[in-house]
Amino acid sequence: MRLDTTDAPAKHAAKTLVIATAIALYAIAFATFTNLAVAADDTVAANSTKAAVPGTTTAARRPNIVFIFSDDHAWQAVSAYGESRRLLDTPNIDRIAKQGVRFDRCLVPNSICGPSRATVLTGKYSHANGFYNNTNSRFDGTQTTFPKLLRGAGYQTAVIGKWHLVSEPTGFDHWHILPGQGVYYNPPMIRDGQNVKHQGYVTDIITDLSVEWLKGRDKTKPFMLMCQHKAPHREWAPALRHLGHNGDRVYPEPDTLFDDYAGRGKAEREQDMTLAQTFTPLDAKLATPAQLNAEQRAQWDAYYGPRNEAFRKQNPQGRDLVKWRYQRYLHDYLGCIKAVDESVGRLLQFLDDEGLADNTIVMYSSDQGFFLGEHGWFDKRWIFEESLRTPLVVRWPGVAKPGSVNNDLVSNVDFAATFLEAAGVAAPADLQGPSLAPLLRGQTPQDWRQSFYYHYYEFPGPHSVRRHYGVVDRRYKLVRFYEPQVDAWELFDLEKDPREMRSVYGDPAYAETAKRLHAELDRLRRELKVPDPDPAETEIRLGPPAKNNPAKKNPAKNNPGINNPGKNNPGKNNPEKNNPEKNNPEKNNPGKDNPGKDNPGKDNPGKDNPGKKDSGTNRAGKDEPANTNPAQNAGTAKQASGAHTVLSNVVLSAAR
Ligand SMILES: [Ca+2]
Repeated sequence: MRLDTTDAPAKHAAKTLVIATAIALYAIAFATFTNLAVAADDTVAANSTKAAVPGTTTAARRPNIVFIFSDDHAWQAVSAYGESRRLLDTPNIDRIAKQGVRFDRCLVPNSICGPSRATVLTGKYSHANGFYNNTNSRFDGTQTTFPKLLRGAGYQTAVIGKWHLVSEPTGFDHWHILPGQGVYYNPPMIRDGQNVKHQGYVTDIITDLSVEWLKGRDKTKPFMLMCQHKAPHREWAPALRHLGHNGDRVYPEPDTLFDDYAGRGKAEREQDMTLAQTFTPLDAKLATPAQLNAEQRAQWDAYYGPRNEAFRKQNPQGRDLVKWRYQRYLHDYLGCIKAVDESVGRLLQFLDDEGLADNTIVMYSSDQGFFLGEHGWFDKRWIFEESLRTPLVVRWPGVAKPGSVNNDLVSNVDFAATFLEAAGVAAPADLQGPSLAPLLRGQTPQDWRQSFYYHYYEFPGPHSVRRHYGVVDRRYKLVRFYEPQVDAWELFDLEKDPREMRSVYGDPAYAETAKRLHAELDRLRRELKVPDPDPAETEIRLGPPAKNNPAKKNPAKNNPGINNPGKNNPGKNNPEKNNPEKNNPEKNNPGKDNPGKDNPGKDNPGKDNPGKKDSGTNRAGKDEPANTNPAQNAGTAKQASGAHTVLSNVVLSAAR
């Protein structure tokens, strides 16, 4: 492995005295380093011939930072986590874990895209950074963020890929982002405020742009790159080279695929995120994304065409339909992750080739976890383990002990403080997450958190997951679902009920536990200064009731028993919804997935406000476009934007 020559000790050794001092310091540093770096053939650290004192940062040797962040990547789909289904191999992400630390309980404070990103940037909870939900929050770019602080301390900073915070990025020397949610194929992007259009697959493009920026950087300065993938977000469209990546493997089903939600409350019963009822033809690839060009479409059709034909001929119903959807979902979702893992591999290779690996922190994480059929669900949002936990692996040569596993309660609210400490920059006093640096060194502080606060706000909203907050510790989870029409407490004992199938709230055997957790929850809410009740800006402003009233869209209300696929045959309950021919979004929602190209006016709220300046991302691409038609989307966007600047003509102009 080559070394970064800009900080080689010899460069500073001009005088004998300096040389002698340098040798002495070097000896101390190396002795400490070899203590910490467990010998491992494939570790970066073990190959190093020089190292700073581990965990300290000097101006001469500030580590570079490569933060690779994906969207909706479930920890169950990272092979390093060893989930029982063994869904796929992610050798490159696993390499980071092998050469660094794997965190097994990294929790997010609010399990949804925008809020998670705002938390990473600020080191604060949603109520402290102001970004509560994907429907009508807008990131206040004037607030302090870790990229701004790093930039101020001499780092070069860039964010490339998904941003999804509505306002333009601030604190970066360079930004090149997807508008809104972005699209998988031939995506429009925004480069430092200019609309550009790319050809190809989004994950590859984000990787190319990241490598290009790294190549062109000022080599006299340290850098911090945020490489942020769109994948594997819904609708999970893989790179065309990965269609059929699994050789038509039949994946094991989770035990809870046909969960009937008994033992829990209204919140779990009345959501709208099941494979049985919520999964659309576009999700199932029974419809084709509009952005594909003719050549791409031919490849798409060659894979999906015969399989879709077989599906239509077979016409499965009820449980069989859910089973079919589960298999199709996993092929597509995991196919997206194949490209993300390849991206990680390319970035690691670049660091190796450039001799940067020894002095670069590489962190891989996702904005939250995701359900892969557990409880019959896809999507996220819940305090439950699949969505609350996110993957986190960190390589920091000379500091993080290779191959180690950490089980402490950590969070993406801790990332900002971690990066600041690594760079030797003082963290602002109001950060709500501590630095992970001591944990990376293998030294968890005595006073490390023993419980974690969670709060989800986006209701009414996509997937109809009720607002809820709660406290999580190593064994238990106390949660309150609230507003509107719900006010219910639930308590889960993860040791006895790891799949979270039965609330024991109200069970006398758990009375003491519930009392203790209530007190802990109160303490956390006080300490974190959580507003009570929810502030006005959390209010979700929706369109006319006839179109956008979530109660009307709530399948549970319109179709009793709909969320109980175990007992009620979903196919029979709602034949129209489950009939892909009748529900073809291509037919019903022309241009739905390509607001810029095929439907410029309809899905472009900017058109309604031509005088307003575009501010970077597109609300039309809000988190879950799939389950509403564009007319509703546009209406919702207009309504939801309210006092905010209405967005945006970016996609439209980018497509021109
Ligand atoms: Ca996400």
